[in-house]
Parts: sequence; structure tokens; C-alpha cells
Amino acid sequence: MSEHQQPLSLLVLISGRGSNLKAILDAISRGELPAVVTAVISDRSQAPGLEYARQENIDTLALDAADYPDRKDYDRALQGLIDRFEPGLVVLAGFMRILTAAFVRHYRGRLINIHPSLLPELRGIDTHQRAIDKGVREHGASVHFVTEDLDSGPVFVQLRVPVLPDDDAERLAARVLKQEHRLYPQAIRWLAEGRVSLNGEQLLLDQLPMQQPLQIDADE
Ligand code: NHR
Ligand code: GAR
Repeated sequence: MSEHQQPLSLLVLISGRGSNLKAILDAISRGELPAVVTAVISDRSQAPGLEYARQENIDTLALDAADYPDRKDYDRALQGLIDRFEPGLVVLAGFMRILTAAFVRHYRGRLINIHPSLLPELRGIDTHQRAIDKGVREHGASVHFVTEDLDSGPVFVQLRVPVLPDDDAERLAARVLKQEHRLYPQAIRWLAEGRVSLNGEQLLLDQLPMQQPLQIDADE
């Protein structure tokens, strides 16, 4: 990053543990990511990741779906909260709620997700068990811009891990998660540096059309 560049302001949405949030904060602390987390919002008030963010003196908010009649109202309220912080990028990190089309359109090009599979394989939830059931030899994680169609927005970076003969879903999930913690900060770094962007339907890498997702190597 150049000395003069503004850090990218991130608003992180979580539902649970928040280990990807922690990986992002750690990368920022180490000086590896020119960004700042301005707030963390969860759809579950008991999410452990919220407690962690509070300890780090980050603004936290919980927005309970039970308080809203439907998804549209919920997402409108969520959008209102998010926009108060004027984030440069909205980051889904283990966020487990499907978002409405209007919400997703509002943040087009500045809303990303990390998904635990090699997209377009295994969209949706429970990906690790499904990878094992299918008998695939490779699995991994993908970072994509979020669009209306679930887990179908443009993928700009992926990381592969092997599926080993003795794996159960838990072991495989742990192997993938460890690599997600390298993948997500790196992916956000490319956005923060302006190297990767979305122009209409087209992904750009250094202002040129990107033909296929970047690949990061697993470190073990
Ligand atoms: N919203 C849109 N419009 N598009 C995407 O690509 C989205 C999205 C919201 C979340 C993350 C995604 C993932 O990485 C994500 C991508 C939740 C579900 C789901 O089925 C599916 C995919 C993802 C997140 N949620 C159920 C729901 O009814 C609830 C499941 C649960 O609570 O266990 O919202 O996998
Ligand atoms: C991560 O594996 C993430 O890829 C996945 O949930 C986990 C969240 O962990 N996301 C989804 O499945 C989205 N539907 P974390 O809360 O410790 O970051």
C-alpha cells in the first residue's frame, strides 16, 4: 500500500464464531491489510464473534430477525444500520441469512462472501459433508461478490485443499477453515489496493478482464 492511501473501511456481518473476523483483524494488526473494521453486525445476539469484537473495542450491533415481519423489512433495517457507517466494503464472514435482491443490489460491487467450497461446486450450506458424500478429492473455499443468486456471484479467488481418506466433515471443515483465514485477508487486500474490482458483470484484475479466479496455494 502507498503511504497516502486511505485504509478501506470494512463492515463485517457474522452469525457465529467469528474466526474469519478474527483473521481479518489479525491481518490488519500485523500491517498486512490496509483496512479498518468500523463495525460488526450479527443476526444472532449470542454470536461469540460479537463478544470478541467488543473486546477489540469495535462497534457491534445485533439485529434479530424475530423483530421483523419479513425478509424485506429485516434487510431494510440492516441496510439502514450498515449505511450509517458508510463502509467501503461489506464483508460476509459466516453470515447465515440469505439476503434480498434489493439489499444485494444496493451494495453491488462492494459486498463479498467467503464460501466453503470450490464454487460453482457445492452451493448452499453443509458443504463439507456433501463434499465427502460425493467422494471428491479436492475441496476448498471461494471468495465472491454477492449477487441475487445464492453463491453464484463472480468468484475472484479460491484456495484448494485435499480431501483425505479418513476425513469426516469436521476434520475437513477444520482444514478448510484454517486456509480461509489466509484466503479472506488476502482477498480483501486485493480489493483494498484496488487491484480487483467488479465492473458490471466483469471482474477486473489490474484494470484488465479476469478470465478465471486467482488461486492461492494451501500452506500445508
Ligand atoms: N444472499 C444472496 N442474495 N446471495 C448470496 O450469494 C448470499 C446471500 C447471503 C449469504 C452466504 C452463503 C454461504 O456462503 C450468503 C450468500 C446462508 C444460506 C442459507 O441457506 C445459504 C448460503 C449462504 C448463507 N440460509 C438459510 C436462510 O433461510 C438459513 C440457514 C441456517 O440458518 O442454517 O437464510 O454459504
Ligand atoms: C466459515 O467456514 C465460512 O466459510 C462458512 O461458515 C464458517 C464461518 O466461520 N460460511 C458459510 O457457511 C456461509 N453460509 P467463522 O464464523 O468462524 O468465520
